[in-house]
Amino acid sequence: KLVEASKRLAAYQAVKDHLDPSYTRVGIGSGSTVVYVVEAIAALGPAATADMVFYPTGAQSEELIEAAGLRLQYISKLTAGHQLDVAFDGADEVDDDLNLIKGGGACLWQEKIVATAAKKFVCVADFRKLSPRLGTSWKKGIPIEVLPMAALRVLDDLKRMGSHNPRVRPGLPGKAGAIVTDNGMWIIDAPFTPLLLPKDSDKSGIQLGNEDNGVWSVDALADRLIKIPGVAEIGLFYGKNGLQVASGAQKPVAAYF
Ligand code: DER
Repeated sequence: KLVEASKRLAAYQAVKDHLDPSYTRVGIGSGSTVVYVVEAIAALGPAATADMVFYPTGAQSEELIEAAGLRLQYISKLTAGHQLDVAFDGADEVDDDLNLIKGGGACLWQEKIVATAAKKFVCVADFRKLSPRLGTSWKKGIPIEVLPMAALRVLDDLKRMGSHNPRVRPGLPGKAGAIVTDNGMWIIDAPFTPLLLPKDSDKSGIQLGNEDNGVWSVDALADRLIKIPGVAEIGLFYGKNGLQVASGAQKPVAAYF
């Protein structure tokens, strides 16, 4: 109950603070928190959203937009050189620098495409998601979208990089075999020890550049994961502290808890 109330509070506050009436293009993420974002937008009334189109990040997001009676548009139709005004999405974990783990709902690839197409990316998350370092509370691992035929190769690479028991995400009851994403891919969840931030290198004396002991910083791990052959996209989004972005993810503007 408390969690749902926190999600709803965060969502209504985020829409109030970051959905300007002049906006026309709005990205909508996936998961259970973003349900309240759509609810808050719909609650503004048809006049407020009459000039807005909403871009989904997968099947669930598309259904949310349609069920709320909001106008649907697809990122594949976004004119070259144009951007969304804002994108709202949830997260599985948020660290001190607003870096995110995303992909708990297996929608990370389209989520990152929409997030990086927006001028402003707003992460909406309840209090459970905030933790000092990524991997502290979200123990399931970093979600990685992979080409099914490359899955075993990717698992080998992840184990060599120090991931503890990476595995292909199994289907839910009623679906034998692996989960298949909206893009026909599989998800591998790759647990690592909590990911370090630039401010950790002086304190712990660990040189962030060398990760052969399985201890990684957010940016170094992201740069390495995205290059593994067979990896389509990774569930690491970057925060506000100027980390170099390997996959072009937008810097979250704010996280609401
Ligand atoms: O899969 C995703 O990336 C979702 O946005 C997820 O990270 C948040 O889902 P939740 O709002 O249901 O916790």
